[in-house]
Amino acid sequence: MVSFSKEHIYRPDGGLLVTWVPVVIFLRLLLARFFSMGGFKVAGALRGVWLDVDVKKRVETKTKKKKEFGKVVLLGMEGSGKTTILKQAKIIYSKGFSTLELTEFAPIIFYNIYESMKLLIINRRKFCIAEKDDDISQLCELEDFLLMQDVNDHYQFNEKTYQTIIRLWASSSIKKCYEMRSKFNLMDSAEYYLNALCDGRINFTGYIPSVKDILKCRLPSGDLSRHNFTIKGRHFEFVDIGGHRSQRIKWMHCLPEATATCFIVSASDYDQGNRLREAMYFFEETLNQEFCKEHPFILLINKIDLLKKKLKVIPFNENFPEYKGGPHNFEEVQSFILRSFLSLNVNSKILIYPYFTRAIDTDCMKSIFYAVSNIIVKNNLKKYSIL
Ligand SMILES: Nc1nc2c(ncn2[C@@H]2O[C@H](COP(=O)(O)OP(=O)(O)OP(=O)(O)O)[C@@H](O)[C@H]2O)c(=O)[nH]1
Ligand SMILES: [Mg+2]
Repeated sequence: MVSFSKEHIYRPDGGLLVTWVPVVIFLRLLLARFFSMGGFKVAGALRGVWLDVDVKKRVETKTKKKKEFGKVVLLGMEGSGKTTILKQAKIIYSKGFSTLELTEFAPIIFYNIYESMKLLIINRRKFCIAEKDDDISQLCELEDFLLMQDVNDHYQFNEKTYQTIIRLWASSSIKKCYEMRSKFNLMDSAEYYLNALCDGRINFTGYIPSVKDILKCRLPSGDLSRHNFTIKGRHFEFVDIGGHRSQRIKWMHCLPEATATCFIVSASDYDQGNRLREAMYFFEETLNQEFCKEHPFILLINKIDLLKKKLKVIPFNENFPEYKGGPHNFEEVQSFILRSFLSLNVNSKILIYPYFTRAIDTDCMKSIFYAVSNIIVKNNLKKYSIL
């Protein structure tokens, strides 16, 4: 009745101890008894727990995918506004800036003011600007004093430097030089800071920068930095990379990990030699990267406020002879810049989402973040076939 061929278990002395078959029969009987006594409930519960864990795991993975929606890489030429955009994200989606954090910007702002005035002095001399109502020898003395200062980005003004800058900014020759700023690369916020210095709001003692002050300050980004924000309940990581030539090599390394590329252009650079054309060149180069074809590409044409202001004085066609619209017409220039960038998309045919922005305006950036996060969410939902 029972075959003893393979299942035999032998005692050390060679005698048969037991075979598998009776063991299996015994276990079957035991289990039958167990289930007849309500064991099914226990077994069901156990199976349920097992399934629960499995389902939970699957749901969690899906939710995680849903939540970790964005890794946005911010690209653009130096000074286009990448870091300013991230400051806005901190204001809108995080706790903003504490008093301590605001205070930490003071030396950078002092440095910005010093560097701006230095550039004005150098160019006043270069263009031999000497207005009649200035005492030029006295002006030169003030300028020499300032140029001899040992200044770095941890700089703190002393009273003499502070007073010297105020006197220089009040002079007609320096003001005249400021009007010619498109001939040299003066930082955008120079006038704002120099006026605040003369008003006494920016002082050399106890100065705590306002949020507006820190949005206007300029510190070129070095290494790649990552910033995390939750927008509409979803997690986004923004990668900020310096736009300086020396940093641009890192751009392409960041693209494979991105779920969206955000290219920022400083529209008000149209009068700064070839800077706007250079931005177009790098925009085209970025578009042609294989990785960019796989995710949304957002184009932010930034500094629209400055563009409008500048156009009143400096005609657009000076540097762009191919532009045939009104030289001071803001709307026409805006659409020309937009068309110029979009026309570079001939080869790659990527879907580009363009926006005009003012990165220093929190309300404007709030709506841009909202739109950009929507684009990424929709794209990722499609990618994970949730939609
Ligand atoms: N008026 C105005 N100024 C802006 C705007 N966006 C940025 N800026 C100013 O432009 C300057 C440069 O901005 P950043 O954000 O440092 O530029 P970036 O792209 O991070 O520059 P890098 O780090 O050198 O690549 C700062 O002084 C900003 O305040 C804007 O929309 N309007
Ligand atoms: Mg930066």
